[in-house]
Amino acid sequence: MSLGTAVTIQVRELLSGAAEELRTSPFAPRVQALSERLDGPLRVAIAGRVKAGKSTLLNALVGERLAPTDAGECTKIVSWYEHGSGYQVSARLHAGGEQPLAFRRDGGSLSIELGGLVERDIASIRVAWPAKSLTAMSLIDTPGLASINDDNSRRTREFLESDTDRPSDADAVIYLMRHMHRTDLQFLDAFMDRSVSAASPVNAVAVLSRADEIGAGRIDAMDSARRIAERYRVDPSIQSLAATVVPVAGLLAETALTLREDEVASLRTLHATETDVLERMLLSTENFCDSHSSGLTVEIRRALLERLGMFGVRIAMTEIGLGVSTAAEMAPRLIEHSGLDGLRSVINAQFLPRARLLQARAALVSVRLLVPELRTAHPATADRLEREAERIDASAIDFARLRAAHLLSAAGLRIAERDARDLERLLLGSTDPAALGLDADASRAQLMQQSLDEVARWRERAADPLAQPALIEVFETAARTCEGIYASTTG
Ligand SMILES: Nc1nc2c(ncn2[C@@H]2O[C@H](COP(=O)(O)OP(=O)(O)OP(=O)(O)O)[C@@H](O)[C@H]2O)c(=O)[nH]1
Ligand SMILES: [Mg+2]
Repeated sequence: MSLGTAVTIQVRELLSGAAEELRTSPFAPRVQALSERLDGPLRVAIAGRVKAGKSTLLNALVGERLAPTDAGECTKIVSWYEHGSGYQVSARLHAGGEQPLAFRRDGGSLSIELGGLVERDIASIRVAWPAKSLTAMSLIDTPGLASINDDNSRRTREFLESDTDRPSDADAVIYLMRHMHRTDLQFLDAFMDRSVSAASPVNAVAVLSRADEIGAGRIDAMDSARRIAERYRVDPSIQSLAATVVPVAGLLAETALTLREDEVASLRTLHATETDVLERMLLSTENFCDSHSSGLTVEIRRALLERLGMFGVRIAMTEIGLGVSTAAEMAPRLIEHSGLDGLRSVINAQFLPRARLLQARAALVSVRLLVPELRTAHPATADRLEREAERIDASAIDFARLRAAHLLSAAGLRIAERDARDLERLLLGSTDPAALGLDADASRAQLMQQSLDEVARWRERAADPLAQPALIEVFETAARTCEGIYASTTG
């Protein structure tokens, strides 16, 4: 069974029972909304400090230039990008209700008109777009965080933070940082979901953003970025907040996915520049835009820099030197250099499989918040929901797995590297064979044998009188996980 499937079924049953009992009450739409969220796509928010590259990365993940990346009012409003059968943009108003907004495509970018509305009237903008990448997850662009208390930061924090009173509107967060800053850690810490099964870094991934700019866009910028990301990844202060750190040059990825033939033609012209002149041009942006140094107009050169950055232009020159000559050939090369695939695989391997679990957890928090409100008008339903939510929370092995995975990432545990690796696989594996480290087509006999072996292994570790209490909890959860797999394989 996949991670989160069993608990999702339980939460869904809980909600459908509640929907039936509250059918004629004013609470019905809220219960309905919870069910829809549980069955809908994962909601992934993109957050980070001002100008970290959030909107650009969002566009790269969608493969279209939907989010505005310049200044302008819309960058200060929480904006949802969801899959739709057609094209539709609307504003959800603070005063209640939704209002359609006019929009157009300007040179490939989506441009939204607020009509008579001003920024402070709008709670959020919704863009429904028939992009395939939005079917599995909706993406949410959030206003840049500056200081802990400015207006934009407040909007983003209100949206993302969860506490005992309110679950977060997002199921997972991609947090962008150009380099690690003390305020990044504070923001990330504030987003952590402290509900239901304790804080968990599994629903946050950190991106070392605008990675191509490291070392002024030198040709080895991404290698440096990878080394820095590696260092952050093992930093205890980050480990306890985010599942991993990946370097991405979002601009390069966004441009690759929207690359035009005329841009590649300009790059070819540039490549034909005399070698020593070209080398001088590629030394700095000033040299690059110097009006005497190329057959291309200054405007075209500026536009190339805006679309590719210095690193991208340098990479493109190398690729053309290797024989690349069309947009169709260039795009995959630029994507490869951008690091986008690394982020995509984290999303596919970690976020999406855990989506069900994260959503079930969010739904359960919401159910618990509903209970006190129901108490007066529907005491019996309130009691039943409270009891059931409590029971699911306490008995769901998958929530225990999340918590154990979190404990495992905490600093100061004395554990062998191999055990740590195997435990992470076991606790967060998205399917039973993956959790046991077996191939997807492993036979029933293999699954049974391996799960029994692992029960024995982790029970033995848990019985070690010298093991730390947190580790004992992790080992016991690992053993229970394997028992569960054994039971579902035999049953
Ligand atoms: N070189 C380079 N520039 C980037 C990259 N990502 C974004 N930029 C540039 O950085 C500027 C800000 O990018 P945005 O995507 O708007 O950043 P943001 O975090 O959404 O900004 P706010 O919403 O205003 O906080 C733009 O000029 C982008 O072109 C990148 O990966 N590499
Ligand atoms: Mg933005």
